[in-house]
Amino acid sequence: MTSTNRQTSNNTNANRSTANGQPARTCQFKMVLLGESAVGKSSLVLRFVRGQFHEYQESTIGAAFLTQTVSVDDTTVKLELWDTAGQERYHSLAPMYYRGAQAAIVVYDITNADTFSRAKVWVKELQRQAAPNIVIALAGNKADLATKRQVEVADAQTYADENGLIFMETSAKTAMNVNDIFMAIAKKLPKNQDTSAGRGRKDDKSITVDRPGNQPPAGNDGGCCGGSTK
Ligand SMILES: Nc1nc2c(ncn2[C@@H]2O[C@H](COP(=O)(O)OP(=O)(O)OP(=O)(O)O)[C@@H](O)[C@H]2O)c(=O)[nH]1
Ligand SMILES: [Mg+2]
Repeated sequence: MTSTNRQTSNNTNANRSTANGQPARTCQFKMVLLGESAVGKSSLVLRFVRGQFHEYQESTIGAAFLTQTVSVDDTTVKLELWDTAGQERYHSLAPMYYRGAQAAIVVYDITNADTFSRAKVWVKELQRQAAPNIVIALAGNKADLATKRQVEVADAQTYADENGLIFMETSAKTAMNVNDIFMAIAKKLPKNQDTSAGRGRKDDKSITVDRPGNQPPAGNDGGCCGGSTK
C-alpha cells in the first residue's frame, strides 16, 4: 500500500459553458464503492472512467482513487471515486472511505446470493454510520451472466424500494447501465450547497492506486463549490 500510480485520461466534459454563455457551476462529491470481493467494483469504475474492461482484473489492495467529471444540466459534477477492497481483511478500513461520502454504490454479483446478503449489510452500515443524506445506489453486477443468476431482479428491486436506494443491474463487461447508474446518482446529488469543498482541484481523472497511508486528498469532503470552471 505504498506505491502511487497516477495516470490521466481525457476530460470531455469539464470547462463547458451554459447555453447563454455563462460558465457552468462546478460541484465535487465523494463517492465510495463497497461490496464483496470479486463482485466487480473496480471493473465498474474502470468501465465508467476509462471505458475499459479486463477479464483478469486484479483484486484491489487497500483502495483505489479515481476521478471522473460529468455534466448534469448546467452543472459540472466532479466525482471522487473511492474503490474499496472487498477482501475481508480490508473491511475495517471501509469507514475511512465512506466517512464524508455524499454517495455510495453497493455492488453485488447477480450470480452469487451471498454477495447480495453482504450488500445488505453494507447498506445497513451506511444507513447507520455514513452521512445521513448519503445517496446510495445498489448495483447488481455481471448482468451478462444471467444464465447463472442467483438473485432475482424483483427481489433486489423490492429491497431497494424499501430502503430508498437507486437500483440497476449492470455489466462492467458489456457496459450495460454503467454510465446510467453513475449518472442517476450524479443527478440526485444536491447541487445547491454553498460549501467550500472541491476548490479548484486540477487533477481531474487522475488515478491514485494505494495512496500512501490511504489518506484522502485534501478537500475531499465534497459538495458544491458554486464556482465557475474557468
Ligand atoms: N462476466 C462479467 N465479469 C465481470 C464483470 N465485472 C467484473 N467481472 C470480473 O469479475 C472479476 C472481479 O472483478 P473486480 O472488478 O476485480 O472485482 P472487485 O469487486 O473490485 O474485487 P476486489 O477488488 O477484490 O474487492 C474480474 O475477473 C472481472 O473481469 C461483469 O460485469 N461481467
Ligand atoms: Mg477491486
